[in-house]
Amino acid sequence: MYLTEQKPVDKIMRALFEPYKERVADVDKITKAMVEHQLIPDEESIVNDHIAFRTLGVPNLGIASFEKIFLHHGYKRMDKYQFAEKKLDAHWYAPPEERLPRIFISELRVQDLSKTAQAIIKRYTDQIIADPVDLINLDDLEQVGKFFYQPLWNLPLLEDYNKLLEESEYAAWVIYNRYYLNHYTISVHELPGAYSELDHFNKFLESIGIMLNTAGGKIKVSKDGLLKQSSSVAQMVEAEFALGKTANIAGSYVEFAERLPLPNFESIPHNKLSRDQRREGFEAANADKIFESTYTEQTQQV
Ligand code: OOG
Ligand code: NI
Repeated sequence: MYLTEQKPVDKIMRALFEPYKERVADVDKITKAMVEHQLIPDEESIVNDHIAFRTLGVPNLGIASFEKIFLHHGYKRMDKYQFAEKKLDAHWYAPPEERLPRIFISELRVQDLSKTAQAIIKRYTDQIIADPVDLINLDDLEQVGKFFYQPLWNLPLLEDYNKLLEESEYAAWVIYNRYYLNHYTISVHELPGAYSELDHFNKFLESIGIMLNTAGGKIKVSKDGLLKQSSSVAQMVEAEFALGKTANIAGSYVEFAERLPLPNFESIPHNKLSRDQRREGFEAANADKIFESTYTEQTQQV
């Protein structure tokens, strides 16, 4: 998985992936167990279905800013999804080559939050008077790689984080975690034998101690029955806030997706199917529950 490929997008993926693996212990834990149980020969053989990011819908930020990075490197904007209850909008992006992951970018509708929550968010984002993506050279891959982890606003106060958490767990997550990779997604249908079915793979994950998000059931299934998704609950990270305060808060997680063949291609052997012969895109109802992988109700599951 982008360990040996040398194209610009691969470099961006690697820059995203290294800090992610360090923060999310489940990533290596899952890879090691998959190698040990001979599901895959090595990490490189994992197919990454998609990666996801979260943004704040305020001037100079949000999807309109963040997507420029990936549009520049050949990604195409696809369908839009809306999440009324969570006050989120999202798009998915198709990669320039099949071997690359899709991208899912969501954005908080900040103007729909309470005045209090808006005021907290604006205290941080009002410092941003130009689109930060316009200030980097998108062909300079080192700059792009660093951008994801570069603070764009002040380190938040723990009180602000906690106040946001009461109203929007998503808002609290972004105010601290910013553009950290939110998750990567293992393509379960690419795995051998019974492991290629999400139900079986979930049992394997649980047997190695991975805690799954139970919101809407452990497996989220699209209306057409062809996209099945599950996810781990977010790893807690020891976070440092302003004024030297620290707290354990939700970081990132791992997702698992099974894309079944489209009706016309059911008879093709599974290892011969191309990406466009399987269910594409995302499903709002699945996504709605996957967002909750970072929510307190899931991370505090016992
Ligand atoms: C993204 C949740 C949605 C999917 O695959 O539908 C999602 C997030 O938690 O930011 O990943
Ligand atoms: Ni996802």
